Amino acid sequence: MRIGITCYPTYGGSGVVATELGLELAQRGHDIHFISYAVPVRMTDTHNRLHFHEVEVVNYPLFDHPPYTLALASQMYNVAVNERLDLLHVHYAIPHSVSAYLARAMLGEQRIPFVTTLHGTDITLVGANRSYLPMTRFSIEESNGVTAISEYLRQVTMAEFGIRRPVEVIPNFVNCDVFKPADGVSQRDDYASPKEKILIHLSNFRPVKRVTDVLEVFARVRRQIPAKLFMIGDGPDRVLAEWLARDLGVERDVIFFGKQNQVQSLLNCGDVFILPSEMESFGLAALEAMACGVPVVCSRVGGISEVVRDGAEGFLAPVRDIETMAQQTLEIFHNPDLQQRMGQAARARALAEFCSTKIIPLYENLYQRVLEER
Ligand code: GMT
Repeated sequence: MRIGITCYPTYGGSGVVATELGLELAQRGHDIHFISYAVPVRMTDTHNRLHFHEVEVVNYPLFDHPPYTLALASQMYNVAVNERLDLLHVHYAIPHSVSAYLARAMLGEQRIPFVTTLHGTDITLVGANRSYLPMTRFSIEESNGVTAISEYLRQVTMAEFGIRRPVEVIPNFVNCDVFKPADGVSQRDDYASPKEKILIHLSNFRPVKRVTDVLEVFARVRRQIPAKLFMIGDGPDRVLAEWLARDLGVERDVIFFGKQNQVQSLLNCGDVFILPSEMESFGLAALEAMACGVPVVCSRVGGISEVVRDGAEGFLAPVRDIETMAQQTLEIFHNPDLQQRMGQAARARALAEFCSTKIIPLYENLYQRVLEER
Protein backbone atom coordinates (compact mmCIF):
# COMPACT_ATOMS: atom_id res chain seq x y z
CA MET A 1 0.00 0.00 0.00
CA ARG A 2 1.02 3.65 -0.47
CA ILE A 3 0.27 5.42 2.79
CA GLY A 4 0.53 9.09 3.78
CA ILE A 5 1.21 9.54 7.52
CA THR A 6 0.80 12.84 9.34
CA CYS A 7 1.88 13.49 12.94
CA TYR A 8 3.46 16.11 15.15
CA PRO A 9 7.17 15.69 14.43
CA THR A 10 8.28 16.98 17.81
CA TYR A 11 9.22 15.04 20.93
CA GLY A 12 5.93 13.43 21.99
CA GLY A 13 4.31 10.02 22.18
CA SER A 14 1.95 10.41 19.21
CA GLY A 15 4.82 11.42 16.90
CA VAL A 16 6.92 8.52 18.18
CA VAL A 17 4.10 6.01 17.56
CA ALA A 18 3.40 7.40 14.07
CA THR A 19 7.07 7.33 13.11
CA GLU A 20 7.70 3.83 14.45
CA LEU A 21 4.55 2.68 12.62
CA GLY A 22 5.86 4.17 9.37
CA LEU A 23 9.26 2.48 9.84
CA GLU A 24 7.65 -0.88 10.55
CA LEU A 25 5.27 -0.58 7.58
CA ALA A 26 8.15 0.34 5.24
CA GLN A 27 10.01 -2.76 6.40
CA ARG A 28 6.90 -4.80 5.55
CA GLY A 29 6.95 -3.50 1.98
CA HIS A 30 4.59 -0.50 2.10
CA ASP A 31 5.53 2.90 0.66
CA ILE A 32 5.35 5.47 3.43
CA HIS A 33 5.09 9.22 2.90
CA PHE A 34 5.37 11.36 6.04
CA ILE A 35 3.65 14.74 5.60
CA SER A 36 4.47 17.27 8.32
CA TYR A 37 6.25 20.57 8.98
CA ALA A 38 9.52 18.87 10.04
CA VAL A 39 11.15 15.45 9.90
CA PRO A 40 9.76 13.38 12.82
CA VAL A 41 12.31 13.02 15.66
CA ARG A 42 12.52 9.25 15.57
CA MET A 43 12.90 9.11 11.76
CA THR A 44 16.60 8.41 12.02
CA ASP A 45 16.80 5.44 9.63
CA THR A 46 16.76 5.71 5.88
CA HIS A 47 14.83 3.16 3.84
CA ASN A 48 14.00 3.16 0.13
CA ARG A 49 10.29 3.02 1.01
CA LEU A 50 10.39 5.99 3.43
CA HIS A 51 9.77 9.51 2.18
CA PHE A 52 9.25 12.89 3.80
CA HIS A 53 7.20 15.80 2.41
CA GLU A 54 7.54 19.11 4.21
CA VAL A 55 4.53 21.34 4.79
CA GLU A 56 5.58 24.92 4.21
CA VAL A 57 3.47 27.46 5.99
CA VAL A 58 3.58 30.80 4.24
CA ASN A 59 3.38 33.68 6.66
CA TYR A 60 2.04 37.13 5.89
CA PRO A 61 1.66 40.21 8.12
CA LEU A 62 -2.12 39.82 7.92
CA PHE A 63 -1.95 36.39 9.56
CA ASP A 64 -1.62 36.51 13.33
CA HIS A 65 -1.69 32.73 13.16
CA PRO A 66 -0.32 31.05 10.01
CA PRO A 67 -3.00 28.73 8.53
CA TYR A 68 -1.17 25.40 9.06
CA THR A 69 -4.33 23.29 8.74
CA LEU A 70 -4.83 24.58 5.19
CA ALA A 71 -1.18 24.26 4.18
CA LEU A 72 -1.23 20.68 5.45
CA ALA A 73 -4.45 19.89 3.54
CA SER A 74 -2.89 21.25 0.32
CA GLN A 75 0.27 19.21 0.81
CA MET A 76 -1.80 16.07 1.56
CA TYR A 77 -3.65 16.66 -1.70
CA ASN A 78 -0.38 17.15 -3.65
CA VAL A 79 1.25 14.05 -2.21
CA ALA A 80 -1.91 11.97 -2.71
CA VAL A 81 -1.99 12.89 -6.41
CA ASN A 82 1.75 12.77 -7.16
CA GLU A 83 2.47 9.61 -5.20
CA ARG A 84 -0.88 7.92 -5.97
CA LEU A 85 -1.56 7.31 -2.28
CA ASP A 86 -4.08 4.65 -1.27
CA LEU A 87 -4.90 6.25 2.06
CA LEU A 88 -3.97 8.82 4.67
CA HIS A 89 -3.37 7.98 8.33
CA VAL A 90 -3.33 10.94 10.73
CA HIS A 91 -2.12 10.82 14.32
CA TYR A 92 -3.65 13.26 16.82
CA ALA A 93 -7.04 14.55 15.76
CA ILE A 94 -6.38 18.27 15.94
CA PRO A 95 -5.91 19.64 13.33
CA HIS A 96 -4.70 16.64 11.30
CA SER A 97 -8.05 14.93 10.79
CA VAL A 98 -9.58 18.23 9.63
CA SER A 99 -6.80 18.63 7.04
CA ALA A 100 -7.32 15.03 5.90
CA TYR A 101 -11.07 15.68 5.57
CA LEU A 102 -10.34 18.73 3.37
CA ALA A 103 -7.77 16.83 1.26
CA ARG A 104 -10.24 13.98 0.72
CA ALA A 105 -12.92 16.44 -0.39
CA MET A 106 -10.47 18.20 -2.74
CA LEU A 107 -9.56 14.89 -4.35
CA GLY A 108 -13.16 14.58 -5.61
CA GLU A 109 -13.56 11.45 -7.74
CA GLN A 110 -10.21 10.07 -6.61
CA ARG A 111 -11.22 10.48 -2.96
CA ILE A 112 -8.93 8.46 -0.79
CA PRO A 113 -9.97 7.34 2.70
CA PHE A 114 -8.35 8.57 5.90
CA VAL A 115 -7.80 6.90 9.26
CA THR A 116 -7.55 8.93 12.48
CA THR A 117 -5.68 7.64 15.53
CA LEU A 118 -6.55 9.32 18.81
CA HIS A 119 -3.69 9.57 21.31
CA GLY A 120 -4.89 11.32 24.44
CA THR A 121 -4.71 15.05 24.93
CA ASP A 122 -6.35 15.55 21.52
CA ILE A 123 -9.44 14.19 23.29
CA THR A 124 -8.94 14.75 27.03
CA LEU A 125 -7.65 18.32 26.91
CA VAL A 126 -7.77 19.97 23.52
CA GLY A 127 -10.76 18.24 22.05
CA ALA A 128 -12.89 18.74 25.13
CA ASN A 129 -12.37 22.50 24.97
CA ARG A 130 -15.72 23.81 23.67
CA SER A 131 -14.03 25.86 20.93
CA TYR A 132 -12.52 22.71 19.38
CA LEU A 133 -15.19 20.19 20.27
CA PRO A 134 -17.60 20.50 17.30
CA MET A 135 -14.81 20.35 14.70
CA THR A 136 -13.02 17.47 16.45
CA ARG A 137 -16.26 15.49 16.73
CA PHE A 138 -17.06 16.19 13.07
CA SER A 139 -13.67 15.08 11.76
CA ILE A 140 -13.74 11.92 13.91
CA GLU A 141 -17.23 11.06 12.61
CA GLU A 142 -16.09 11.73 9.03
CA SER A 143 -12.95 9.55 9.26
CA ASN A 144 -13.10 6.26 7.33
CA GLY A 145 -11.52 4.50 10.29
CA VAL A 146 -10.86 5.62 13.87
CA THR A 147 -8.57 4.03 16.42
CA ALA A 148 -7.78 4.83 20.05
CA ILE A 149 -4.58 3.70 21.74
CA SER A 150 -6.35 2.30 24.83
CA GLU A 151 -9.77 1.15 25.95
CA TYR A 152 -9.78 4.04 28.43
CA LEU A 153 -9.40 6.57 25.59
CA ARG A 154 -12.03 4.80 23.49
CA GLN A 155 -14.56 5.10 26.31
CA VAL A 156 -13.73 8.76 27.01
CA THR A 157 -14.09 9.56 23.30
CA MET A 158 -17.47 7.83 23.02
CA ALA A 159 -18.82 9.37 26.24
CA GLU A 160 -17.50 12.94 26.06
CA PHE A 161 -17.88 13.50 22.33
CA GLY A 162 -21.09 11.51 21.89
CA ILE A 163 -19.44 9.68 18.98
CA ARG A 164 -21.81 7.29 17.18
CA ARG A 165 -19.38 5.59 14.84
CA PRO A 166 -17.21 2.63 15.98
CA VAL A 167 -13.81 3.39 17.48
CA GLU A 168 -11.38 0.48 17.47
CA VAL A 169 -8.68 -0.01 20.11
CA ILE A 170 -5.23 -0.65 18.63
CA PRO A 171 -2.79 -0.31 21.50
CA ASN A 172 0.62 1.30 21.25
CA PHE A 173 3.51 -1.00 20.47
CA VAL A 174 7.24 -1.35 20.85
CA ASN A 175 9.86 -2.99 18.66
CA CYS A 176 11.01 -5.73 21.06
CA ASP A 177 14.20 -6.34 19.04
CA VAL A 178 15.30 -2.74 19.54
CA PHE A 179 13.94 -2.21 23.06
CA LYS A 180 15.35 -5.22 24.87
CA PRO A 181 17.36 -5.91 28.03
CA ALA A 182 21.09 -5.15 27.79
CA ASP A 183 22.89 -8.35 26.83
CA GLY A 184 25.81 -7.89 29.20
CA VAL A 185 26.92 -4.56 27.76
CA SER A 186 25.34 -1.43 29.19
CA GLN A 187 26.51 2.14 29.68
CA ARG A 188 25.58 2.14 33.37
CA ASP A 189 29.21 2.12 34.56
CA ASP A 190 29.69 5.46 32.80
CA TYR A 191 27.12 7.05 35.09
CA ALA A 192 26.95 5.18 38.39
CA SER A 193 29.12 3.11 40.68
CA PRO A 194 28.11 -0.56 41.23
CA LYS A 195 26.53 0.27 44.62
CA GLU A 196 24.34 3.04 43.19
CA LYS A 197 20.82 2.40 41.85
CA ILE A 198 19.49 4.22 38.78
CA LEU A 199 16.00 5.73 38.56
CA ILE A 200 14.86 6.85 35.08
CA HIS A 201 12.23 9.26 33.79
CA LEU A 202 11.51 9.96 30.10
CA SER A 203 8.91 12.43 28.85
CA ASN A 204 8.30 15.71 27.06
CA PHE A 205 8.42 17.58 30.41
CA ARG A 206 4.94 19.05 30.01
CA PRO A 207 3.03 19.94 33.22
CA VAL A 208 0.85 16.82 32.74
CA LYS A 209 3.99 14.65 33.31
CA ARG A 210 4.56 16.06 36.86
CA VAL A 211 8.37 16.02 36.51
CA THR A 212 8.71 17.81 39.85
CA ASP A 213 7.18 14.72 41.51
CA VAL A 214 10.02 12.71 39.95
CA LEU A 215 12.53 14.94 41.77
CA GLU A 216 10.58 14.76 45.04
CA VAL A 217 10.48 10.96 44.85
CA PHE A 218 14.17 10.79 44.01
CA ALA A 219 15.16 13.07 46.93
CA ARG A 220 13.32 10.73 49.34
CA VAL A 221 14.92 7.65 47.79
CA ARG A 222 18.37 9.28 47.78
CA ARG A 223 18.15 9.84 51.56
CA GLN A 224 17.93 6.06 52.04
CA ILE A 225 20.18 4.64 49.34
CA PRO A 226 22.95 5.81 46.95
CA ALA A 227 21.28 6.49 43.61
CA LYS A 228 21.33 8.46 40.38
CA LEU A 229 18.39 9.92 38.47
CA PHE A 230 18.28 10.06 34.65
CA MET A 231 15.95 12.77 33.31
CA ILE A 232 15.54 12.14 29.57
CA GLY A 233 13.64 14.60 27.36
CA ASP A 234 12.93 18.29 27.34
CA GLY A 235 9.97 20.65 27.55
CA PRO A 236 8.39 23.50 29.45
CA ASP A 237 9.02 22.15 32.98
CA ARG A 238 12.70 21.28 32.54
CA VAL A 239 13.99 24.50 34.15
CA LEU A 240 11.58 24.00 37.06
CA ALA A 241 12.95 20.48 37.54
CA GLU A 242 16.57 21.68 37.35
CA TRP A 243 15.92 24.30 40.05
CA LEU A 244 14.08 21.82 42.24
CA ALA A 245 17.02 19.40 42.01
CA ARG A 246 19.20 22.19 43.42
CA ASP A 247 16.67 23.17 46.12
CA LEU A 248 16.46 19.54 47.23
CA GLY A 249 20.28 19.24 47.27
CA VAL A 250 20.37 16.31 44.82
CA GLU A 251 21.63 18.12 41.72
CA ARG A 252 24.92 16.22 41.65
CA ASP A 253 23.06 12.92 41.36
CA VAL A 254 20.63 14.04 38.65
CA ILE A 255 21.59 13.94 34.97
CA PHE A 256 19.46 15.93 32.52
CA PHE A 257 20.07 14.36 29.11
CA GLY A 258 17.71 16.54 27.05
CA LYS A 259 16.15 15.09 23.90
CA GLN A 260 17.66 11.78 22.83
CA ASN A 261 16.90 9.58 19.86
CA GLN A 262 18.43 6.29 20.99
CA VAL A 263 16.64 6.14 24.36
CA GLN A 264 16.94 2.34 24.61
CA SER A 265 20.62 2.45 25.59
CA LEU A 266 19.79 4.79 28.49
CA LEU A 267 16.69 2.81 29.55
CA ASN A 268 18.95 -0.23 29.68
CA CYS A 269 20.91 1.34 32.54
CA GLY A 270 17.82 1.64 34.75
CA ASP A 271 16.78 -0.24 37.90
CA VAL A 272 13.35 1.45 38.03
CA PHE A 273 11.46 3.68 35.56
CA ILE A 274 9.07 6.30 36.97
CA LEU A 275 6.05 7.98 35.33
CA PRO A 276 4.00 10.00 37.86
CA SER A 277 1.74 11.75 35.28
CA GLU A 278 -1.47 13.60 36.09
CA MET A 279 -3.02 11.86 33.05
CA GLU A 280 -1.80 9.26 30.61
CA SER A 281 -4.03 7.56 28.09
CA PHE A 282 -1.40 4.88 27.55
CA GLY A 283 2.13 5.69 28.77
CA LEU A 284 4.36 4.69 25.87
CA ALA A 285 7.58 5.56 27.72
CA ALA A 286 6.67 3.06 30.47
CA LEU A 287 6.13 0.37 27.81
CA GLU A 288 9.54 1.10 26.28
CA ALA A 289 11.16 0.69 29.71
CA MET A 290 9.22 -2.55 30.30
CA ALA A 291 10.45 -3.97 26.99
CA CYS A 292 13.99 -3.27 28.24
CA GLY A 293 13.20 -5.37 31.33
CA VAL A 294 12.96 -2.40 33.71
CA PRO A 295 10.25 -2.43 36.45
CA VAL A 296 8.03 0.68 36.48
CA VAL A 297 6.42 2.90 39.11
CA CYS A 298 3.49 4.86 37.64
CA SER A 299 0.47 6.87 38.71
CA ARG A 300 -2.80 4.94 38.50
CA VAL A 301 -4.50 7.07 35.82
CA GLY A 302 -6.20 6.74 32.45
CA GLY A 303 -4.98 3.79 30.41
CA ILE A 304 -1.82 3.03 32.40
CA SER A 305 -3.45 0.11 34.20
CA GLU A 306 -4.04 -1.52 30.78
CA VAL A 307 -0.25 -1.58 30.37
CA VAL A 308 1.07 -2.06 33.92
CA ARG A 309 -0.51 -4.39 36.50
CA ASP A 310 0.09 -3.29 40.08
CA GLY A 311 2.49 -5.69 41.80
CA ALA A 312 3.39 -7.56 38.59
CA GLU A 313 5.48 -5.41 36.21
CA GLY A 314 5.94 -2.68 38.82
CA PHE A 315 3.71 -0.63 41.08
CA LEU A 316 0.86 1.85 40.63
CA ALA A 317 0.18 4.70 43.07
CA PRO A 318 -2.38 7.51 43.33
CA VAL A 319 -1.43 10.68 41.40
CA ARG A 320 0.65 13.12 43.53
CA ASP A 321 1.31 10.45 46.16
CA ILE A 322 5.07 11.08 46.31
CA GLU A 323 5.53 9.16 49.57
CA THR A 324 4.01 5.96 48.18
CA MET A 325 6.01 6.19 44.95
CA ALA A 326 9.24 6.70 46.93
CA GLN A 327 8.38 3.72 49.14
CA GLN A 328 7.63 1.55 46.08
CA THR A 329 10.88 2.56 44.38
CA LEU A 330 12.83 1.75 47.55
CA GLU A 331 11.08 -1.59 47.86
CA ILE A 332 12.39 -2.56 44.41
CA PHE A 333 15.85 -1.04 45.00
CA HIS A 334 16.25 -2.91 48.31
CA ASN A 335 15.11 -6.25 46.91
CA PRO A 336 17.13 -7.57 43.93
CA ASP A 337 14.88 -10.64 43.63
CA LEU A 338 11.80 -8.45 43.32
CA GLN A 339 13.58 -6.21 40.80
CA GLN A 340 14.53 -9.23 38.71
CA ARG A 341 11.03 -10.77 38.95
CA MET A 342 9.29 -7.53 37.98
CA GLY A 343 11.82 -6.82 35.21
CA GLN A 344 11.22 -10.24 33.68
CA ALA A 345 7.45 -9.84 34.00
CA ALA A 346 7.70 -6.41 32.33
CA ARG A 347 9.65 -7.81 29.38
CA ALA A 348 7.27 -10.77 29.09
CA ARG A 349 4.21 -8.50 29.05
CA ALA A 350 5.73 -6.24 26.40
CA LEU A 351 6.51 -9.31 24.28
CA ALA A 352 3.11 -10.94 24.73
CA GLU A 353 0.81 -7.93 24.37
CA PHE A 354 2.53 -4.95 22.78
CA CYS A 355 5.21 -6.15 20.38
CA SER A 356 5.18 -4.45 16.96
CA THR A 357 4.99 -7.89 15.32
CA LYS A 358 1.58 -8.34 16.95
CA ILE A 359 0.20 -4.80 16.58
CA ILE A 360 1.29 -3.71 13.06
CA PRO A 361 -0.89 -6.38 11.35
CA LEU A 362 -3.91 -4.86 13.16
CA TYR A 363 -3.24 -1.57 11.35
CA GLU A 364 -2.74 -3.38 8.03
CA ASN A 365 -6.09 -5.16 8.50
CA LEU A 366 -7.79 -1.88 9.27
CA TYR A 367 -6.31 -0.23 6.15
CA GLN A 368 -7.50 -3.19 4.07
CA ARG A 369 -11.05 -2.97 5.48
CA VAL A 370 -11.21 0.78 4.96
CA LEU A 371 -10.09 0.41 1.33
CA GLU A 372 -12.63 -2.34 0.70
CA GLU A 373 -15.46 -0.32 2.29
CA ARG A 374 -14.65 2.59 0.03
O1 GMT B 1 2.14 13.86 25.93
C1 GMT B 1 1.02 14.22 25.60
O2 GMT B 1 0.23 14.66 26.39
C2 GMT B 1 0.60 14.22 24.18
C3 GMT B 1 0.52 12.91 23.52
C4 GMT B 1 1.49 12.98 22.41
O3 GMT B 1 1.05 13.24 21.34
O4 GMT B 1 2.67 12.84 22.65
O5 GMT B 1 0.70 11.77 24.35
C5 GMT B 1 -0.34 10.84 24.33
O6 GMT B 1 -0.02 9.87 23.34
C6 GMT B 1 0.98 8.91 23.68
C7 GMT B 1 1.20 8.00 22.48
O7 GMT B 1 0.03 7.34 22.10
C8 GMT B 1 0.53 8.15 24.92
O8 GMT B 1 1.50 7.16 25.26
C9 GMT B 1 0.37 9.13 26.08
O9 GMT B 1 -0.14 8.43 27.20
C10 GMT B 1 -0.59 10.25 25.69
N1 GMT B 1 -0.50 11.30 26.72
C11 GMT B 1 -1.52 11.60 27.53
O10 GMT B 1 -2.59 11.02 27.50
C12 GMT B 1 -1.27 12.67 28.52
